[in-house]
Amino acid sequence: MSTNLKEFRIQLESELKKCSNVFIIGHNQPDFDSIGSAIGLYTLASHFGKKAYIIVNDEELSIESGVKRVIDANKDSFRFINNETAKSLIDKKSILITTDVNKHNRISVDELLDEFKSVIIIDHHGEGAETIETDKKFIDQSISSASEIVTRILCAYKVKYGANVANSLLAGINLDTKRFKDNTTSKTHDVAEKLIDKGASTDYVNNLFLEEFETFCRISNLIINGTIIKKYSESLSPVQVSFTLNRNNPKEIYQTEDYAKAADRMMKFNGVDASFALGYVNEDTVHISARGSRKVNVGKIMEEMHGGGNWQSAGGRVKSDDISKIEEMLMDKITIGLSDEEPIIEHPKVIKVKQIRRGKKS
Ligand SMILES: [Mn+2]
Repeated sequence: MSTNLKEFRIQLESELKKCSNVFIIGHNQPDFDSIGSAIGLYTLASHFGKKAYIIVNDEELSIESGVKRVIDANKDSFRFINNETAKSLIDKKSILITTDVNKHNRISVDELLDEFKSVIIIDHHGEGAETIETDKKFIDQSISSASEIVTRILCAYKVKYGANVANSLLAGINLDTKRFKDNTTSKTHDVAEKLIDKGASTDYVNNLFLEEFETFCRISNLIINGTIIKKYSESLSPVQVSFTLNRNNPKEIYQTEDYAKAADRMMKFNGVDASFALGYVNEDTVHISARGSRKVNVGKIMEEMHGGGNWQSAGGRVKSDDISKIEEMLMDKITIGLSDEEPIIEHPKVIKVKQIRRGKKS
């Protein structure tokens, strides 16, 4: 494994030169970072004269609207394919690059891994038991995003690219730095400047982050009709935890993003010390998005639910077709996360999400 980007870059270059073609994949339900960095890597592969493909195997409807716009803006110049097409195109010298992801259970091509001559990981998330085994990887949790890593590589090779690629990469960095509020270093700003030089528009990128009115309504309805707040201690300042799920129609399937947004939104209310949003992502998998505060360590609670994360942000998935039971289990475990101690605020981007069984994304 390479910890030095220059060393890794040389390794990557030699793999790109040796291979027949390059398949690039981000995590399931791609976000701006995984799609932006994938577009950047495609550009790098083309720079080395190699045919590339970006694998997105998610149902079109399950892809977040902003991400969909990035794909649409690039689909005439980049090959986006699904697993099935990928299967038919892989040959003996094909390689796979996973970007913004390093775990088996978060990529759609897991069962195809053996068919690639080599698998290369580029990521900024921590490793775990599910991490794909390969000696060709660059994982650095101190770098803001996979898009930042890829932009640095593109800069090192002086690769030429246009505004669409630059916008896609900038959107990735924007997402994972919460628009340059978190996780940035001088290098992050440096690469952002370079992307702007290449034609990226901050207006265009900011616009991608605007919420669709439809999404706003869907999440508002979920919160208004499905939220209960429970008190967890009887001290002078009681700990209050909110639980959101669609109580009228518990079987309704939402996007993972929606649960995250609902949990985020509940934290904006006075007196809410932690929030959980639960719901199905498919007929027998319940997703939980959790947000915590100084008083409640949601990472600890979610670990008990076979998920993971840190103090302020956590999540996980449980195979079950009985969401009420999952909510009850969760409610019983809240006390585990209550604390009088001051939290050690962890790096907010490191969100470990473990699944009980193989499924889709966090
Ligand atoms: Mn990322």
